[in-house]
Amino acid sequence: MSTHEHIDLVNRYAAHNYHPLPVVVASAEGAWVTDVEGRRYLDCLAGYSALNFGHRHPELVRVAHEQLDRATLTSRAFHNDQLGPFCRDLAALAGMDVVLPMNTGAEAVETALKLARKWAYEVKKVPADQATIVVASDNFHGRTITIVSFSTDPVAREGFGPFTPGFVVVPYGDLDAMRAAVDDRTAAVLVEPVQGEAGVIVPPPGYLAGVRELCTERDVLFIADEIQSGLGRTGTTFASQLEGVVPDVYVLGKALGGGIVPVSAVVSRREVMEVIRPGNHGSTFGGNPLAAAVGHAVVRLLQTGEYQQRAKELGEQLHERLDALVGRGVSAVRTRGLWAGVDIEPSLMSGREACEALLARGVLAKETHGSTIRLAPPLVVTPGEVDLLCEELTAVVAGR
Ligand code: IF1
Repeated sequence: MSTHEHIDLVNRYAAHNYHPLPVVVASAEGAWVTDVEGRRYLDCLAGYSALNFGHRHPELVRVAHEQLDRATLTSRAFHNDQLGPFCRDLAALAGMDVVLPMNTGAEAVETALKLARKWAYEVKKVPADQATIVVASDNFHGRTITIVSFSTDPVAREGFGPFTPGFVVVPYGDLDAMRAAVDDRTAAVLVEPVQGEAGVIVPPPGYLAGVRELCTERDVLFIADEIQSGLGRTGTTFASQLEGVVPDVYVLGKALGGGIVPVSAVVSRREVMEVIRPGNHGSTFGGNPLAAAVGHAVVRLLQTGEYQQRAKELGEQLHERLDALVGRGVSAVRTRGLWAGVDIEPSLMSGREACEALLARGVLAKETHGSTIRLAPPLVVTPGEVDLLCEELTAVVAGR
């Protein structure tokens, strides 16, 4: 079938909860995808950072194939031989003690919210049903009703009420506002160390360290949502490390599944995680042997430090080339590792129009809001491919 025949099918039979670019991917490898017409594109979205290791990383595919021929699902009613080694090595990678495995990022965020509330009632002795959790404006933590209850994005939130109470929203990056919002009923603070969907928003220097200090001082759990920022994307294993900060709880997802299966996890210290006892929480697929085998292979890739180093070095190249566009059709660039938010002059074009122009030039990217595009190629790209991305973006903003 042609591109348009595929698009017609999707428009007819799939819910219209997305507005995809007019490209139909048929195959993918590394940083490149091929559409149904045989055209190739450099993938600079990488599944919103779920493809940090590229499409179909050979070692991850090998492990998945091997596990497919052994066992794929047992439920947690029984043990399987993949979960223990995965949790041991993921906990060690995070410098923590215990892992609660889930599937999607939103499930892991919900898990962390439940963990924080239960910890507040049982350990901090917050009165029943009065725990609050402080979150940041312009956050993106998933699409469940509780999570959109504290979203500040009307498009993500409107029409889904009534909303879950117990959340306090403060401006991202504003420590004074966060300090004022924390009180004796506060169970946790939940922030993205770098806000992805908001447009790769890097907090002011010292912000994360200030959040860490405030949480320690006020006996509040610091929950870092590293679902998009984590696992090598920013040039370190976790974005929190860029400021030398260790949260109380990591929320992980996306790249943890290697772009092959959904794998997410909440990782914390034993004295926090032990408030969750049998029957308190779970999921049919959480910790299944296929997910655990792939997740463990991802952890082994990260243990080498190779992908973090690549993101650091290639990110410096990306920043240098994008920075040269400021004042030439681009108003601002924000980067952290191999991750960039590029604000195009709104008078020139919208983010969507920029991504349509990039598509015509063989580059896949996705706008966030307005005229901002987010660039997040797989960490397996070459310096030449980073140059190609920047050359094509330069041509788009120059109107060539
Ligand atoms: C969509 C956005 C990105 C996330 C962070 C939790 C989750 C996400 C920091 C939930 C998921 C995805 C969801 C996807 C598009 C994408 C996205 F545009 F929605 F906001 F990346 F920025 N925390 N982000 O980024 O993880 O449940 O999706 O596995 O919903 O359109 P999930």
